[in-house]
Amino acid sequence: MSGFGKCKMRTPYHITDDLLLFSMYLYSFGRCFSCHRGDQMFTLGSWNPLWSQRSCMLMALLMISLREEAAVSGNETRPNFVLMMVDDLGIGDVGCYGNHTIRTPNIDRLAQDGVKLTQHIAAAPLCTPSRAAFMTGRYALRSGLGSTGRVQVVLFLAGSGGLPPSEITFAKLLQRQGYSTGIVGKWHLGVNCERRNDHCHHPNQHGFDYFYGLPFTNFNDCKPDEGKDVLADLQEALWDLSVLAGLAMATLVGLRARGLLEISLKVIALLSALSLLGLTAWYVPFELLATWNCIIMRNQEVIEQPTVLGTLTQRLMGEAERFVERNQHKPFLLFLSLAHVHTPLFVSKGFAGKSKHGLYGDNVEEVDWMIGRMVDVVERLGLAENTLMYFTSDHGGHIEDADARGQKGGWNGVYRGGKAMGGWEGGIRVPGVFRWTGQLPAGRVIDEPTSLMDLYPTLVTLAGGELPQDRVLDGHDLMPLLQGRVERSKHEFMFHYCGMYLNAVRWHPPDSDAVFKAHLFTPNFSPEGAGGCYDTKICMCHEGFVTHHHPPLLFDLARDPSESTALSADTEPRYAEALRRVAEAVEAHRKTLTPVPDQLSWANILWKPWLQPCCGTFPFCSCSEATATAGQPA
Ligand SMILES: [Ca+2]
Repeated sequence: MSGFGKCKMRTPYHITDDLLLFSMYLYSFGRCFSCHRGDQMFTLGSWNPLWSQRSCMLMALLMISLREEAAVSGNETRPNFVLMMVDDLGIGDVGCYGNHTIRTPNIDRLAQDGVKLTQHIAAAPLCTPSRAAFMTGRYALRSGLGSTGRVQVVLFLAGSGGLPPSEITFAKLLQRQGYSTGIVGKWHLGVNCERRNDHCHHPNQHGFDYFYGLPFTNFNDCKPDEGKDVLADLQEALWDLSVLAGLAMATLVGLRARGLLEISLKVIALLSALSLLGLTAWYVPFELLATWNCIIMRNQEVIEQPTVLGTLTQRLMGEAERFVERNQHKPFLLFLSLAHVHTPLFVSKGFAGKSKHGLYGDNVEEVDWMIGRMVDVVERLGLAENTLMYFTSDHGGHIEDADARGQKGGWNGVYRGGKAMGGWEGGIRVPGVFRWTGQLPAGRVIDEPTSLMDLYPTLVTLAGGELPQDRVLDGHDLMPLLQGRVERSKHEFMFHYCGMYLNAVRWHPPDSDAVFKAHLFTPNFSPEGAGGCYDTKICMCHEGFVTHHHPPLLFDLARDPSESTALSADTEPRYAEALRRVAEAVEAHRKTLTPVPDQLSWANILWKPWLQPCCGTFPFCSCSEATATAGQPA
């Protein structure tokens, strides 16, 4: 450990130390040069050439040793990072955010020992764009992950879209600073671009030395009898097309055989081909989705296909724990990106049936256990005082996710809306807890607007790295706020996107506690007034599925967190000013946007067999981790 855990303050590497060592180097080499030249000093009668060679070597070794020690010492003062992100967790599901029935003692303790953010905002209400923004510190549309149509996330592992190689993640910058970087769990930002193994979007290409987990996500097709998640209506349409073409072909063949109708064989062949094509397109990409998308990779090797959910929790936690143990003596970044609580819900035996909120509550309580286990590992290894721990969710709970067995999605507390509902607060306000023993005040609560994108500059700065100067960053360093050195967030404005469309704008006036939010449009709920898009399961962002507002709908979240009553000039003295300031901010923000390739176009989204990650021989991809050992860390 060599005092790793005793470090109270991160001390930047001192330039004076460098200068001192450099001077000693010069002195040492000067002496060596002199002694090998020898004659002048030898003639003084005080210099033994044998002794001088030995002393030169000793001096050089001493210098190297001192330099290495200083370098190690410099590294040791940098904090480790353990980032824990839950998938689809509602802010109302956690005890320290107001839930009184689901038991989350470990997350609550993390908040008691650290800083709790009450207005922590995801950059998007869906997995892929939220995670892209988190990894890059930039709104997702800056990297081409803002959707123009109905597909708002990476849908197939064998699609060609994903986080572009040109993006610089915080992991990449920490890697450059000498950190060991690992991600355990969900990625959902693409894998390949042009060839099966180019891995252009893979975590290993985005700054992570080590990856174990789900390059895609957990979703319904991964669990038998849980239904379908990916373009189910398109699959149905393909089935209908195939059946219709088949029936038409059979009818024409019958009529022709009886001599009742003169039918060209070309027409029959065309209908046969159409039916077969529809059947193939219905079956291969969609009916085999568990094989194509539910896979586990270790680095760039597929080690399980399809995923065995029953043992996944233990395996993820084992990997996370071993990563910390392996890297305990050097600075590390671990991004633990849980597969929970995205549906299909799966839970270990110890948690099944234990909560008061059914299977969903059981899942959240298991998440809490996983968080507790990570805290225990950090504390057991004596790393608490040198490790910044962070807990969050990628976006809000999925309130439309329910079936006859009950609610399967999360609860977003008092906040309106949820996952995939554009700028409504329930989809973007998430838990945000930081703990760094000795560095962050215990029990501090911050109500200022903060963003998941803030992690980027916060981590890079703490690691002693430099932020990219060739691109726009949308996050701000959180440390001054977390440590109480400042009271106000730097986010005077925040932009809430639905796909690539600017949906709402948040304005926190510098001279007020108000948090105005102006909705430029809102999603059309279906059925109308249902409070969600139950017909499509997620809300769309494009024309035909939204209602534009002129003037925008304005709320003050400080007084009306549920966004229940829109303000007017009669009810809000700053109404006109708020709309004017928002309009000005939008104009300025739009000037920072530049066109980039659309990663979520149909061409990039659809299944391309030649890009399919596969163990075994395509298309017979199949393996389980029990039989895969290559590349397994000790
Ligand atoms: Ca998610």
